[in-house]
Amino acid sequence: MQAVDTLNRQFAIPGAVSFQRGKGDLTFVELRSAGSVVNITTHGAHVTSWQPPEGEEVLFVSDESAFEPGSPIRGGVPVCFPWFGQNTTTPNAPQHGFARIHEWNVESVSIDGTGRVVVTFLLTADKSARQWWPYDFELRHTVTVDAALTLALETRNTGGEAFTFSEALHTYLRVSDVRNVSVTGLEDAEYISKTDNFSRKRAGREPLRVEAEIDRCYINTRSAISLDDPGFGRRLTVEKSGSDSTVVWNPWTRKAAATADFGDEEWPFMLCIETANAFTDAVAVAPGETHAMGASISVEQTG
Ligand code: TA6
Repeated sequence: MQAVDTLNRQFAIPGAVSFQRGKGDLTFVELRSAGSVVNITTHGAHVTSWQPPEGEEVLFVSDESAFEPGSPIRGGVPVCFPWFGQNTTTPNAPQHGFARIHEWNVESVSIDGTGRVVVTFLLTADKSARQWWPYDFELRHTVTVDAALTLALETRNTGGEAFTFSEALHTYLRVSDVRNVSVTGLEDAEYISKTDNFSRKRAGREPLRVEAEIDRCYINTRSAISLDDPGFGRRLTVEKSGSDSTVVWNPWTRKAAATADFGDEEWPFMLCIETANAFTDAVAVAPGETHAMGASISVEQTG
């Protein structure tokens, strides 16, 4: 783990980039650009907060979340790699892979003439990763802060054999009330419904509204997704690249109550819109190849 004072000596930029110890004594970097403030912990290279220049915080984090080595953070943008969901061949392996519960290294920090700030985190195969997954890789998570929040996840196969992985930027968007928002961009798309025994269905032509637990992986879809939230008077848009899956999740009452690190009354205030390659959209990379997936989140005040 890189020490905070070493990180500040190497990467701090006055007024734009600073490192500090935060919740659970984890290492955090605070990025400031274009009036936004973004916080990321090296634990999982996990974005935990984005306060835009105006309006409400964009990301949801549960008040019950753990902030400790080895545990996932409930909210923000968990990095799911090298598998999404349960590991079908090793049931006792960590859900959504090991990347989000690993300590990452800060590889680079930069700022350009417009004040755009970029930080790159790097994770490579170590002994604890190899207990679950035998391949050599470099996983880079690059976070760019300007008027938008842009996340790029780059997987490089540094070993001698091809591997297949699935992945997600598991974004928890903060909403005024999930019962009052609508989501566009997934009309007519095919999806796998986890709440219906992973059966395949097709979305209708109307915008998506959430009226019960929802846990869907929309496949073969590359479209941008917009979430209209009249309660917060804003539209959040997630544009993506290198991603063929979009996962939409809200636990609703029963699942929230059954989830230890999720407050029973918190479910109305979040909706996961996840940029992913999951299920039938898993990605194969040959030795020396790199695959990149990106999500760019923007906020438009509408009311
Ligand atoms: O992305 C949706 C999902 O796969 C749900 O099935 C639910 O398990 C959610 O992820 C949260 O997973 P976690 O391991 O963070 O509790």
